[in-house]
Amino acid sequence: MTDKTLQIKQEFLENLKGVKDIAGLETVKVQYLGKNGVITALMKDMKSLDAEKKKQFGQIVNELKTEVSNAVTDKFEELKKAAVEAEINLMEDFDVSTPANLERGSYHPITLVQRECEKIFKSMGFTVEDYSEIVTDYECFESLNIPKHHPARDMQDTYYLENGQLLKTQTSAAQNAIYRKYKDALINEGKPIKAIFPGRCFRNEATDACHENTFFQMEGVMVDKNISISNLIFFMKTMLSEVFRKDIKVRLRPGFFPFVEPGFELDISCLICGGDGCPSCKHSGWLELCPCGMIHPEVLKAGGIDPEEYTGFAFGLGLTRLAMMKYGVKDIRDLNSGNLKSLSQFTDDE
Ligand code: FA5
Repeated sequence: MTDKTLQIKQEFLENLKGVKDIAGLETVKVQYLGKNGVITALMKDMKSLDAEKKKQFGQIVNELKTEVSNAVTDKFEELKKAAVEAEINLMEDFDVSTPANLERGSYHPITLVQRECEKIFKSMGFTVEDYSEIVTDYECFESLNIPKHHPARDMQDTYYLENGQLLKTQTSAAQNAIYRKYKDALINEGKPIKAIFPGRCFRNEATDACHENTFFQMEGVMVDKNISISNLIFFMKTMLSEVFRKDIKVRLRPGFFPFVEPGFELDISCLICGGDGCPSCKHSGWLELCPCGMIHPEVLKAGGIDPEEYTGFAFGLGLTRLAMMKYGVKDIRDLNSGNLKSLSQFTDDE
């Protein structure tokens, strides 16, 4: 080595000793081996030497370059190992075998009854459909035989968006889309339409122990040739006996909904007060749970189905009220309260 290269090597080794981390090492590397580094500059200096000297000096510079880059590589490995060890030392207080102390979440009572109903209806050949919470006026009202200015709209005021769409007031808003989705299979392949569609509904109304402004319903429809009220009653009875698994008092009375004819109100005897009357049932002893009826011919027509050939039934089960009755929740507003202590008691082991 020449005096100059020896000096460079010593300086480099001194600098390397002072390196504490990978970033510092990178700086030293660039300082010696970079495009404008000390060793690269030596190479450039060779240009002025004659051929013999150039050869000798070239060898020396190459040796120096190899030594420097080997030293950089070794230092890099050393620093990396030290960094990993430091991390392991930090983790020494952390016992990975300690059981996690996380509280398990629980299903909301409405989710539980919804899943139960889905299971029951699926076992009877119904499909489960998902539908938007924001719908058009046509979907929520017009296609259901409720034209503009029809008084039935008064009972279902809702929240309107600036673009004219609205938050759906009833799961019936999905009926038209469901008929259109399955009508071809019904007409061409003779497959009956059997669908349920649970969903959140919104109404601009005062709340009390059995009314919320945001609640869940589950719609169900069946359309085929020769569907009658007896089919409707069979499915309603099966659903209620499966959900409650005990005898409950039910009453069926005439009810008006423009999208069914005839229409019924299906009430159950209040399970909070045993039918004596309490705030949960507006002191009547009965709770409106699942209005239903035979689908109006105009509604089938709007869905592309010929009412002369096909008939069907529809129902609109109040899922939130069902959860109230099933789990003995006296005030419907508790279900939207977000009170985890009370809501978590109903979960199952699913
Ligand atoms: C309807 O919404 C009809 N779409 C139901 C229907 C479907 C009838 C198909 C015929 C054929 P109604 O407004 O009554 O109907 O609501 C149906 C059920 O939803 C009620 O019986 C009740 O259980 C529940 N419900 C209605 N409003 C509220 C509310 N504000 N809070 C909680 N549950 C409600």
